[in-house]
Amino acid sequence: PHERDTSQDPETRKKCFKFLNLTSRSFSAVIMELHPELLVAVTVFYLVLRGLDTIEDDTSVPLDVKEPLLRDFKNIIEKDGWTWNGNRPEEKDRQLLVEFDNVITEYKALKPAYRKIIKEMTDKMGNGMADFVRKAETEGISTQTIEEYDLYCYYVAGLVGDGLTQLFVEAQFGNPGLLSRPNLHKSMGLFLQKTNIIRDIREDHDDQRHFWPKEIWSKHVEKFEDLFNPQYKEAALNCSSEMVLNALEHIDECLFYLAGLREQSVFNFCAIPQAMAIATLELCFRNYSMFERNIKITKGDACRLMFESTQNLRVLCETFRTYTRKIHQKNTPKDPNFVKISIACGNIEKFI
Ligand code: PS7
Ligand code: MN
Ligand code: MN
Ligand code: MN
Ligand code: MN
Ligand code: MN
Repeated sequence: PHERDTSQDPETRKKCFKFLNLTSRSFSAVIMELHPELLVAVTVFYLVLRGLDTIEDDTSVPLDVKEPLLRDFKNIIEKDGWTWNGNRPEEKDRQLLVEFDNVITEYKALKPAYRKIIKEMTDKMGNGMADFVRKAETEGISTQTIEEYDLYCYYVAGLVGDGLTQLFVEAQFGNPGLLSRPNLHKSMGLFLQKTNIIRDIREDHDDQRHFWPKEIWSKHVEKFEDLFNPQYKEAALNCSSEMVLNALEHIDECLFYLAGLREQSVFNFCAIPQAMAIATLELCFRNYSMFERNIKITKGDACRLMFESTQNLRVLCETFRTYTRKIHQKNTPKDPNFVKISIACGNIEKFI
């Protein structure tokens, strides 16, 4: 990894890099290594979406404030001097919105083609988030069907894959053919988001946010809260393994996508989060502690995964094969989805 000389950057850009580091979720390191042509555009894209997500996630913001902000965010990113201090004081990323004018200035300095992509994705994501927040608050229910679950994941992550792919192709770092196969970039986003939703089950529940679809959990427990009752431990494990099975379906499309990338820094940027995700899925698979507390892969594993994801597609596939095998080995005949999980793992192992 090389250090970038930022001493000549304008103050607003320095602020953006500062916020990228503060809000980082493993993304800041990979973004900072991106090719200079894309560095600022992807940083701004990240911070715009991080701002949107910081509004979406804050359950202390009332619906009548939250919904118009989410729906209008595509225009907010063009309003000189706009800032917002409506998050609860404990919100980790509160300061990003308090000083959001810096992001707006940098957004406005981007090439028109990059701005257009970011604006379109912000429009679609903001409206999609707003639909789901409204539904959860007015109908008081969690995600019902698997179709709805996929739609939510498409709004908050599939669209990120779409926008990033357009940026890569616009900058001539990606095979334009990637644009004609939308399912590939959609799977890149859905695999990350589904892994996040599986791992965050405890944290989201404590925040009264439920993303696991009823169509899946109702096969295992009567009430969603039962997943956290040790009395129903086996049911909770079987439910989580069905969620993992659902996420595994995206892996072959993710590897297809990664095979279409031309530039090394873009490949690394895309591959590292995917490798972290398969390792996280394996950590969650038949691990009851995910219902008790937040679990995370170790720093050591994360370092090794970074190394393995930045070599080439062969090495990355080997990482995917290793984790898929570990899931395969933990699979148990006690699980009602034993056969399906076994077939899914077997297919990935063969495909790779
Ligand atoms: C623009 C780099 C690489 C083709 C902030 C990267 C929430 C998993 O659910 O807060 O609130 O707990 O932990 C990233 C596809 C998106 C999907 C998305 C923008 C990969 C705001 C990442 C990241 C597409 C919406 C984790 C999706 O946040 O989630 C850029 C290719 C942001 C990517 C959200 C989730 C990210 C996420 P939650 P977190
Ligand atoms: Mn969110
Ligand atoms: Mn979030
Ligand atoms: Mn958050
Ligand atoms: Mn989450
Ligand atoms: Mn999170």
